[in-house]
Amino acid sequence: MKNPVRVTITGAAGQIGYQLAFRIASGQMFGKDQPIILQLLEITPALPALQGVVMELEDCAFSTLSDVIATDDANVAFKDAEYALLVGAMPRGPGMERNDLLEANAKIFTQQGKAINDNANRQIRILVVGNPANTNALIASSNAPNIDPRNFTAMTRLDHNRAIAHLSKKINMDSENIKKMTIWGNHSATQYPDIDHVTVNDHSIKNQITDDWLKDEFIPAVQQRGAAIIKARGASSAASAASAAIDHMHDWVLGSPENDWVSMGVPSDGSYNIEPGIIYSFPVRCHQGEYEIIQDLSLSEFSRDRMQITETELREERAAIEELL
Ligand code: NAX
Repeated sequence: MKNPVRVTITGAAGQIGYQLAFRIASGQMFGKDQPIILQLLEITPALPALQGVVMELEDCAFSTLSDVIATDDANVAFKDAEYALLVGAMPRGPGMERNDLLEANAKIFTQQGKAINDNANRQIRILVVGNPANTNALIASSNAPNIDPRNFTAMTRLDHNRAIAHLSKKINMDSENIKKMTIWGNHSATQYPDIDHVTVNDHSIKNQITDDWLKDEFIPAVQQRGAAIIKARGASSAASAASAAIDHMHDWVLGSPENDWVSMGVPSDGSYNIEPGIIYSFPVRCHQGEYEIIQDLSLSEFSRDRMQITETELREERAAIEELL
């Protein structure tokens, strides 16, 4: 057995947190040989519910779970944390405009960025799930000057997985054979799911699909999948979101699959002419806790247009909270 690692989950009594905590504690994120200390953060009114989660975690008797800390103090939750999944966020309420949502969450992620800076392990790797995820990650990062900005990432893996699943159904192929899917941009309805580089058994799939299907069905279906789940379930995606969060952290730390890549929201370094200073989803390859953006992909005019639309939205989100950066 290795030494335990400290993993913080915020919003741990919420829908996604309730799925995540058990999967991480049972070794599904970092393997059965990696003991975990869970550090769970909630707002004060949710502490009784969080206590229930702790009791259930104990009742699982997971051999990989070394300890659980439950708290409403961010300084305690991030103390020496090596990994953090920032899930807790303010949901969009009735009558709230996009900018109201951005501002409400900006406060949460400013405070958590500072707590990470003051308390966490210097090498901490962070995944932001709470929406608006890309801009929340930017805010947290800019409030944590002592942590490498590259260690703040946002989740577009759910969109990536949804795109693979949708294509897999269309061409009647197991999802594991579908490689090199890309989500560009924001985790929002402007995201661009790009299949131009997708291969199945090392062959392009372009001759198996039509332009009409791509533009009228595939892209809108992936972009709107979150809304479709809410309509069907009466609640937003939770188990699939937790599953994607596990995939994101697993691949980042233990490596992405051979001959493939994954999508992660990461700070733009100017690749593909995307403006530095925003967190944008790119295709990345991961190895031993590091990631690199896949370079030199050829882009059609259609792709460039779509990538720009989602970039513009992220620049607008940043402008709305600029004074907090
Ligand atoms: P829930 O409302 O079920 O849970 C959120 C939890 O966060 C609550 O228990 C709440 O008490 C807690 N919380 C709120 N403010 C907090 C703070 N300052 N510190 C600590 N905890 C706090 O939402 P859930 O369905 O779990 O979704 C969580 C977030 O994930 C939402 O922002 C949601 O929009 C976002 N999502 C992001 C996805 C992505 O792909 N990036 C997909 C799924 C999901 O929609």
